[in-house]
This record gives sequence, C-alpha cells and structure tokens, in this order.
Amino acid sequence: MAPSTKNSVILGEALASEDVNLVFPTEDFSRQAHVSSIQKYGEKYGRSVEDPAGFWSDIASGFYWKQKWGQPVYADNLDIRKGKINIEWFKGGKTNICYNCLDRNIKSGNGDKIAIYWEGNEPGHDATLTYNQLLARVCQLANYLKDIGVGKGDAVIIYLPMLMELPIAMLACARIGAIHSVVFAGFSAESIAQRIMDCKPKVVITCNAVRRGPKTIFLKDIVDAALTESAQNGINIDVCLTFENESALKKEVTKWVEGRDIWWQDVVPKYPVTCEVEWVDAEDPLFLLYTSGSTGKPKGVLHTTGGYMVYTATTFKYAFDYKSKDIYWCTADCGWITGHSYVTYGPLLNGATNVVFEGAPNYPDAGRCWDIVDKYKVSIFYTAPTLVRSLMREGDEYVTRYSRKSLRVLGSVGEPINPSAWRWFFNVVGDGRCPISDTWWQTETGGFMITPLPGAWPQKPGSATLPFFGVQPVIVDEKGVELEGECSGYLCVKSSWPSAFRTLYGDHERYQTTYFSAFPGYYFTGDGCNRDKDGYYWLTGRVDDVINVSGHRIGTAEVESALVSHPQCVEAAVVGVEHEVKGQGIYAFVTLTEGVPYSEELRKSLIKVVREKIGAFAAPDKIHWAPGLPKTRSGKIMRRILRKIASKSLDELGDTSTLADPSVVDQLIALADC
Ligand code: 6R9
Repeated sequence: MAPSTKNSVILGEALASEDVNLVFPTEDFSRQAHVSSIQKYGEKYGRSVEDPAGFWSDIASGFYWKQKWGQPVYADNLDIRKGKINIEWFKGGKTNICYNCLDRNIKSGNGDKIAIYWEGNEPGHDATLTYNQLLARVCQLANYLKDIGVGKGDAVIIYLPMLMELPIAMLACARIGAIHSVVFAGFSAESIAQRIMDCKPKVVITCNAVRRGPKTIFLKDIVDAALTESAQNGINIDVCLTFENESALKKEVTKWVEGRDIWWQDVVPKYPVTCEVEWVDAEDPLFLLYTSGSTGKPKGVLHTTGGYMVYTATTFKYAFDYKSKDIYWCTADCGWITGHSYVTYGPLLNGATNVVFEGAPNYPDAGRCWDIVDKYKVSIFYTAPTLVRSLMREGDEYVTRYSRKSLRVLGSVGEPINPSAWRWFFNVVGDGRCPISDTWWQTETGGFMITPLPGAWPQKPGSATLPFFGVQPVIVDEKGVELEGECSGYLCVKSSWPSAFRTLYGDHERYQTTYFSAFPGYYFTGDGCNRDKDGYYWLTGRVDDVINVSGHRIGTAEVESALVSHPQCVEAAVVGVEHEVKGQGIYAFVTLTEGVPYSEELRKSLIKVVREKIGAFAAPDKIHWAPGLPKTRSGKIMRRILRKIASKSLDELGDTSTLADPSVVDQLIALADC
C-alpha cells in the first residue's frame, strides 16, 4: 500500500521503536532539511497523489514558460485494455529546458556562480565554467548546429567522454529543439552504427580520444568505423564534429575524412555567444536514450521536455536536500540516464555547482574520489554500489587520509546496495553523519521513484525506502493482483508521473507490449520487490532477461547474439551470476561448431567479439563450454538450470526430468572449470 497521509503517520509512530536496522538522520540534519519529518512528507505525498494536477502545477510555476500549459494539466492512459497507452504532462505549455537551466538562473543573479568544476583524468588538470560562461559556450555550439541545418526535431548523436563539451552539447541541442541521443563512450562501433541507423541523426559529435586512468581510448576511430558501417546501410552522415581533446591526442595524428570531419575548435568559437531559444511544447521530445531490454535490439527510450524538467529538478532538490551552497558531484557518465537527469539537467535546473570528472575513480589510486571531494569541498556525493564495493576492497586508509568534512549527503544508484557496502559507505566515507539516499529509478522513469528524503525518515541499509511525491508503486503477484501490506512480488507503478517516458522511438507497439501488457493497468518495471511491515520497499533485482553489471543494464539476448556471430559458436546462453564488485557478472554458456575444440585462444576470441559488438563493459566474465544446453522438449533453453550451474548451487538444480536430454546437465557440471 502506498503510504497515504494516514498510513504515514502510523509509519512514523511505528518507526520510533528501537529497531537496530533503522539509521536515523541526526536532529541537526532534520531541522535544516526541506522535509523534516515523515508527517510533513505524508502531507505533501497525500496531496501529490490526491491532486497531481494541482501539486505539479504549483511546482511547475517556478519555471519559465513562454506560454502556460493548457488543461487538463495531465492526461494518461496506462491501461492497455482501454486502448493506446498515452502519457502527457503540461501539454500546450511552451518552454525550453536549456533556458531554464541557464538563462533563468543567470537572470536571478547566479551568472557568476560556478556551474561546472571540471576535473581531468590527471590530478591537477582542471577547469571551471560559470553559468554565464556555460551559456556562452552552449550558444556558440547551438548557433553552429543551426548553421549546418540542424533544427527542431532533428536527432543529434553525441559520443563524448566526460568533458565539459558533453553537457554543453546536450544543452545546445535542447536550446534549438533538436533531440540529443548520447551514446556512452564505451560502446563499440557496431553499437553506435545501430543507433545511427535507428534515429538517423543530422550530425555526430565526438572527440578524437580520451584518457581514462592510464589508458588512451581512440574514440574518433570507433566513430569512423561506425560511420562506415551506417553508410554501407544507406545512412550517410554529412558532418562529424570532432573536439580535439588535446591532452589525450593531438590533432595532427587523428585520422581524418576530409569534407565530413570538422574540428570543433575550428568552427564553434567563431559563432556568437548568444542564441535565441527555440520555444518547444512541453510534449516535444528532448532526448532519446537507448537501453537494453530482453530482446536483442536496444530500445530508444524517448523523454519529452516539460514533465521531465519539472520532475528531475524536484527530485534532485528533495532527495539530496539540495541547498544553493552545496557542491554536488555525481560520478555517473552522461552516457547513461543518471548523467542526463542528475549530472546535466536536475542540478543545472536548480542552479547548482556541479563537479564533472573525466577520469577513472581509482586513478592514480583508490583515494582519488576523496581527493576530489576535498579539493572542491563536495557536499553531496552520488555514486553506484559497484564503486563503493571496489573502493571498500582497497581498505579504509585511502578514505581516512582525506578530510571529507564537506560531505553532507551521500547517494547510491544503479542496483540494490548490499547492507555491508551501505554501512561502509555510511560509516567510513560519511563518518556516520551523512544520510544515504538510495535512489531507485530507471532510464524509463526519467527521475527518482523510490528514494529516501534525507532528514524526513530513518533509512534501512539496502532499502530505497519510500516513494517520491506523486509516485504510486504497487506490488503485484504473477496474476497481476495488487498485494497489500508486507509482501513480495513484481514492482509496478499505477498512474503516471511527469517524467515517465512517452514511447520507444519508432515503436509504440513495443512500448505497449514490453511495459504495459504483462500486468494490465500498470507500468511494469521489470524489477522484483519486497515491502516490509513499515512500508519500506526493497528492490531485489531484475526479473527479466536483463543483467545489471556494475549498474549497467545489459540484455542477455544482446550478448548471446554477439557470441553467435563468432564463426565457431553455434549457440549461446547467457545468465547473470553474483559478482563481488560488479553486483552481477556475465556468465556465458557456448556451444561450438561440431569438431571445433575449446581452447584458451577461442575463449579470448569469443570475449573479443562481444567487446567489438557491444563494448568492453559487456565482456563475459566467464565462458563455459557447453557441448549441449539443457532444453525442454520444445527446444526452450532452461535458464533456471544454467543459473544454478553458474552459481554452483548444484543442490538446487530442481527437476531436470522434463529436459529433452537430462545428461547434458552432468556434462556441464563436469566442464565447469574448463
Ligand atoms: C537509474 C538506472 C534500471 C535498473 C532498475 C533496477 C536497477 C537502479 C536501483 C536499482 C535497486 C536502486 N536499479 N537503481 N535497484 N536499488 N537504487 O540505473 O537506470 O540503467 O535504466 O537501470 O537498475 O533493476 O530496473 P537503468
């Protein structure tokens, strides 16, 4: 049951008990917080679900609208039985998110405030941009893009590492009404090509190379290969705007295609530092972000402007208890949704000072994050459990040698945080005084859905706690029946919230079947979830064929199709297996062409093919040679059994008698350490 006002009061009373699993915020923290008690949350939450139109209109009024939205404030149909799935917020309103991030904050007197502290890969290599300077840079790029013919509704692919030019490019697109699609700069040429062919961008923006830790990654070469591949498939890109990232690679040694490739530094600085805003409808698309699903083809998640703007700004403010003097650092890359909503848009909409870090968090050593925290006096630090676990392994000394006294709030995202990592984060990194906002949400949801409001209620290590304003989570059983009270099942959401995704680009049908058909009437998240006696939500991981590796979503089908593209691999089945640092690791069972012997060399070439097809982050941790796979008589691979073999839970194999050939199971067990 989502807490209504009444339930929240009861919850507050129940939580006052001496439960050792509860971690209370300090009184000082609560006193200064935006939401200081569970009762106050209850009042606001109650209104947000009883009167969503009024609640969100009041908040939306704090933004700049060229023209106010019409009526109704929102319209939605999340019930497939009633026809087409449809979500709209603030339709008819004309606004611009770039204007709201920059011009609006400058007009209110924050022009000289630092918008971005940029920290390079090498310690000592850094730069800053004030809000005024950021606006000037954004306008120059926006003018250039307009000049080469990019206009409202055109797609732009951005393949950049965490340089300042990445948020600049996103904001420049938004300013002129173009739709950005950022591709994480760890994806392979083939993955970029696939995205280019899907959204047919007018221009691709990249840089020549980047240094991450001790390694140089030649991004332009990867883009070249992608553009060659898309051209072979009939999609030609006229302009590849390339930023010279001088500290990684000099211009002179960058491979170049005359006529198509343009150096950013040669053209962009020549353009005026002001650029008129393209006023767009609240429901006009802002960006496309591709994410993995249960089938092979990545899904182009589409977000629109108005609702996304209002919701990301509001969640940022409340979940991190953001105040104007805070210095905020989110370690996520803008290539993922976290970087969209909580590096670029949410913080800038709030006029925040943001740290953008190019490098690797363990370079030159495991203390780098805390070095950066002290250098910029970071007060809100938002990261992923996988990073927490990997730093935890290096020992406390890397942390304690830094002061970290500026820290006030910590955050976690990407996967469930295991209680031991939570406690280390809380006690060692935060010295036991900083609340942790464990934010559960998804590419599809656009912003935080279930999250602590630090200061309002106690946390429980490993639980994302309670829903954000306006969010109505429900837990259903396999028949789609809503469960009450303490329960466990599938996490769904009933009725819409402003930053919900509106469709999958070019495939509304897939949007409806993937997310709204399993449990009619609800948005299905793909996650399993428990709710405890206090109403706290505990996410238990994906229930579909998506693996969460270091907080990155990877579809098993994508990895399988990469593996079977290897000439000597006839079949592959991929499952997730527990991994100490990454959360989940990728475990691949492969069947080879008849007569081909399994060898170390072949293992390496199978891994290589996945790196080439998807990207290094999707490389399997383990390849398990499988002369046969456990299949039902109808030919369906029994992944349940493969998961047990992968996790070495051999006494939990269950009934194998329904298999077409039960002997393959023993064979697989015998080959486990091959
Ligand atoms: C923001 C983001 C979404 C999936 C989601 C869930 C997992 C994210 C979590 C979490 C437990 C959290 N997830 N945050 N699970 N607790 N705080 O990560 O988006 O890349 O689309 O992944 O990540 O399984 O369904 P995305």
